[in-house]
Formats: sequence, structure tokens, C-alpha cells
Amino acid sequence: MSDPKKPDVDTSVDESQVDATSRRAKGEFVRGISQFRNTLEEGSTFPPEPGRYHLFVALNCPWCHRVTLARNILGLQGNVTLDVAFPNRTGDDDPAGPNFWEFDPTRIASLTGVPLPECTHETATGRNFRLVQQIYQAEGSDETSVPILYDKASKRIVANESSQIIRMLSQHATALGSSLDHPPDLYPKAKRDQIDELNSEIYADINNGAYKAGFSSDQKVYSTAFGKYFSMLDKLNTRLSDARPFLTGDEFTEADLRLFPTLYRHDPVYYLRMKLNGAKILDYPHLWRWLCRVHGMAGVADSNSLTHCRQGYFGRSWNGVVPLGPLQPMPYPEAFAHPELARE
Ligand SMILES: N[C@@H](CCC(=O)N[C@@H](CS)C(=O)NCC(=O)O)C(=O)O
Repeated sequence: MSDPKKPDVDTSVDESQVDATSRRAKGEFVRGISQFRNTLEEGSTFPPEPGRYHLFVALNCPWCHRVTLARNILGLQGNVTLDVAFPNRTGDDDPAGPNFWEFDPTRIASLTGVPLPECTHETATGRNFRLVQQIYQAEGSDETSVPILYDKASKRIVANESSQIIRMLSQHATALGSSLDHPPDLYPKAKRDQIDELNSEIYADINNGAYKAGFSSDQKVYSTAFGKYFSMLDKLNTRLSDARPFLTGDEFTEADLRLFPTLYRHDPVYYLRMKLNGAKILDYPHLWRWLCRVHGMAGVADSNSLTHCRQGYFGRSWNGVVPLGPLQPMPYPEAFAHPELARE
């Protein structure tokens, strides 16, 4: 018999699936579980080697943002290759049906009126697949999500859970061909208890909490998620008020990495799209400074694009029209680098 008090999943990684069907029926957004959980390991089917592995991502997706951040911060751009899908999924008129991630570097973004230069074809399977769905179908899976860590040698999916992917990239950064002499350890032994605790809270109330607020159709579920999101922002702002540069002290860790994609999106996208209009990150002095500090780290600004985020969150489901703000006190992402907004 399972213990009803014990969670059915690791809640720093996945959302509990208890009563998922009835919760969804009542209007709650409940994130499913990604099934590919193989590990990179010496002597295994998937040994860490330079140049062998590949990532499929969409830059608007915050879970993909975790892996593009890890790739850049760990110096893996040269040896872990990357394909980028268009930020809006297929529409009803697509021959394969709606809601699939698509590789199409010629597709026009409604926000800019031109193709997005970061978008690519699919280059890792050798089959130039148009849809992420086809990568899964080649393995007999009906999943459709990004990110995916893919092995170009065996043509197999290694993993499709971002938290696991970032941990493996960090653990094997040197063997995977990092360009850095000393790639940072994102999950240092001495800090693991703190990181685990922060990961659980940040996942539930911030990363996934934003989706619960924005994608649920039940007022109570939304209100609860809204309350928890802003309480957690308060708590993290207080934590950073002792002038520590990062969440666990002097070193940037997985906990910072997992907080960043949500806070990066908050003012320009989530405030409006996820109905998280209680406050901006700019209103929290310590969180804002932290956000600007992380944004200024090598590889971080390059790991994403607010154009993709805006286009992805507002494009298809907002009549193809993308809102332009905020413009005060200045546009984003420039605000993240503005010296006066980020005073020490
Ligand atoms: N557990 C996954 C969640 C990934 C996820 O939810 N990705 C979304 C995009 S933001 C997705 O691809 N959903 C399925 C789909 O759009 O087909 C992870 O963190 O890697």
C-alpha cells in the first residue's frame, strides 16, 4: 500500500499526479511527467563524450531555458549542438494537426514581420524532421515536449526532463567537452540540502506556479497560485537582502539557474499573460539586482531571446498580436543591463 502522505514523485522535479484527471477536469493546470529518464554515465549506453549530444529546444519555453543556460554557463556551446523550434506551435490548419513544435527557420514572426534568426531546421536525426513529435514517434513514443537531450551516435532520446538534463550537463561538463578549464559545479556537495529545498519551493510556487496561475480556468486555483507566487517572491527577496550575490551564497548554483527563466519572463510576459500582475520584479530591489547580476554573467543573455518569449506566449493564442510593453522605465531586455535600475 502506498503511503498517502508520501508524495508520489520528487516534487522538486515533477508535479504530484495524485487525482490529476479530476483536478484537470475542474480546471486546474496539472503538468504531466516526461518519460525519457536515461542517464549519461561512463560505460553506459550514453557515455559522456564531446560532440555526441544534441539539444532540441524552443527558446520561449522556460524549461528549455534551463538547458540553454546550463549549456552556455558550462561552456558547452561547441560540443553540445542545438536546434531551435519556432516559438508558436502548429495551428489548426497544419496537416499534422495543432499544437506541435515545428522546426522552420522561414516562418514569419508576427512581432517582427520577418523570420527569427535563431530558428533552425532539425539537424540531429539525419531525417530533417519538421516536428518535434516525429523525433518521439521514431522511438514509438507519443510525447511531444521540449527540451530533449538527444544522442546523435545511437539516434536515441536520452532524456526529456530539464532538471535531469541540467544536472547531467553539470556533472559531466568536462567529459562533454567544456571549453572552460574549470566549469562551475552547479550542484556542489556542500550546498545540496539548501539547493534541494530551494528547488522544491521554486518549482512548485514559481516555475510551475506561474503556469498554474496562467493556464488554470478555476478562480480559486488561480488565486491560490497567485498568492503562493508572490509570497515566494517576498521570501526570496528577503533571502537576498543580506547582500549575498546568489541564493545559496557566493556561488551560482542550480537553484539560481532554475529561478532565472521565470523571473526573466515576469515583467515583459508573465505579468500580463499569466495574470501575475501583483507586482513586477523591478519592484523587489534584491530580486531585481539578482536578476541583473545573473543576466550579466557570461553566456546568460545569449541563452535566450525575449522576442521568442513574447512571440511564443502571445502569438497564436492572442490573435497573432503581441503586446509591446513595458516601456517604463525602459524597454526589456535593456532594463536588465541598466546601471541605475540595478544599483548595488
Ligand atoms: N518536465 C518537462 C516539462 C517540459 C514542458 O512542459 N515543455 C512544454 C513547453 S514549455 C512542452 O513542450 N509541452 C508539450 C507540447 O507543447 O507539446 C521539463 O521540465 O523538461
